[in-house]
Amino acid sequence: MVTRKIPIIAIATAPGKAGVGIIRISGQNLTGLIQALFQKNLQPRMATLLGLCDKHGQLIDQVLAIFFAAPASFTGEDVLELQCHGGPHLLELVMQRCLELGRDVGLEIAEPGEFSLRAYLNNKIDLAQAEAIADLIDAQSEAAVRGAARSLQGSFSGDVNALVDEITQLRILVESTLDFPEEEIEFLENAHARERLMAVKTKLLTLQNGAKQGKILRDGIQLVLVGAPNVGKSSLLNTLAGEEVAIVTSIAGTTRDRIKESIQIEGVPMHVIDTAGLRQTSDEVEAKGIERTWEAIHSADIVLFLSAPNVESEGGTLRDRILEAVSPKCPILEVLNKADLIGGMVSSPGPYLNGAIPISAKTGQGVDVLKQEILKSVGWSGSQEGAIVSRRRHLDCIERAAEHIAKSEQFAANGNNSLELLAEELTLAQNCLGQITGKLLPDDLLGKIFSQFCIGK
Ligand SMILES: Nc1nc2c(ncn2[C@@H]2O[C@H](COP(=O)(O)OP(=O)(O)O)[C@@H](O)[C@H]2O)c(=O)[nH]1
Ligand SMILES: [Mg+2]
Repeated sequence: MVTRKIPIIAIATAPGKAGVGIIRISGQNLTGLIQALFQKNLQPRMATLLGLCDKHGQLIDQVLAIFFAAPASFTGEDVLELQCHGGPHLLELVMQRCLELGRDVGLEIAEPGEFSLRAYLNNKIDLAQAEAIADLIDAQSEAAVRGAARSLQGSFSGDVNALVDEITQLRILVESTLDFPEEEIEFLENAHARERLMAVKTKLLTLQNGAKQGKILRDGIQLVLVGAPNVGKSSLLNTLAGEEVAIVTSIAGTTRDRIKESIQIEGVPMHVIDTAGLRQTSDEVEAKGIERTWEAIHSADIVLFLSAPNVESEGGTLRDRILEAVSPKCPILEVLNKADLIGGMVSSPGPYLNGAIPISAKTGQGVDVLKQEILKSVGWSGSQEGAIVSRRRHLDCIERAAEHIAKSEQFAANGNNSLELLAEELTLAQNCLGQITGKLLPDDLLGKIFSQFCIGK
């Protein structure tokens, strides 16, 4: 991403009609533009009601203008916020007028995420916080909102920075030991280097667990319902969603396309995908649907494999094919639906059960147990207190750091011949963690991250 120096402008509010619509401008010096717009200077951080006119002097709108002088603004530059009435055409006219008057200073429409990028580049926020802004806006549940707000306040970054500091101190200790070869082992022992390395490892694990929970909160879980036709997949989707999302009939092959519904289980966003029942078919549409079922299985975070006492299925062979199709970390829960047909909630594991979770999509029995099993299988620890949101990128950085810490441990155990390698591994671990908050981040990655933001952010 090119980091531009020119002033930028964007509509900050969502498209469509609303009471108020906000236009935001950020640039290194906006006094000239403000003069041109309103023929006066604005006192910083004071809301002023002003008429904004077009080039013929005709009033476009009465706007509430607020000026934030650099560096005390979101981006760290001069920022002008215009609160207009919230009509799409009106906002377009205001934008046009600003662009006309700002032509001399090179005012241009902002790229996606460019305001946040500037805030990051001017050290107003770190990278994890910038990402938290996007996640706060995209949050899919109340818990995700709270988690993103915590990350934005710097809770996650604070933990990462503290760990980076500890690793740095340890590395400095090891490096300074290298200068005094005779005393090195004793020196390290006295400084409890091994214990400190263990403590780093434990904290890294805690960070990793927190980030795993955070990723679940941010992205939700892709839960795919599969099984033979008529086992009750669509019925279970409806029960989970609490409404009739999918058509249910006793005719095998009713569901021919994927149906997706987003629900929450204890605040965790779940994207439940109901699929066409897996069977041999000569029906072209159904065959296409079955192809899509397999695609859904490939990208699932968890698969519920349903069977029912009154439905013949390929059983074992189908299970093997599903096992083969899922990604290595994807859990598969076996569910025996229609348990009501075989005397309620089967207490003794009869011929049908085989470790499957008995439920009835029709009566709702067993569904709460199933929900708990789902949460457990995807690694949700159930605690939302102090939860943050995080991304695949953060988890990757933590995992790579953990690998370097594991190698550090080996080198530390090897004694004085490996101290240089130990210092090197500690540096690498430190760099991996530093990438979370944006220190030492490759430029192309930066562009990739901010381009996923929406315009005006
Ligand atoms: N007795 C009983 N019937 C069920 C249950 N769940 C689904 N059914 C019935 O089984 C048939 C097939 O259900 P459906 O949800 O369309 O199955 P799908 O083909 O797997 O999506 C329908 O007649 C449902 O009413 C259940 O828990 N108990
Ligand atoms: Mg169905």
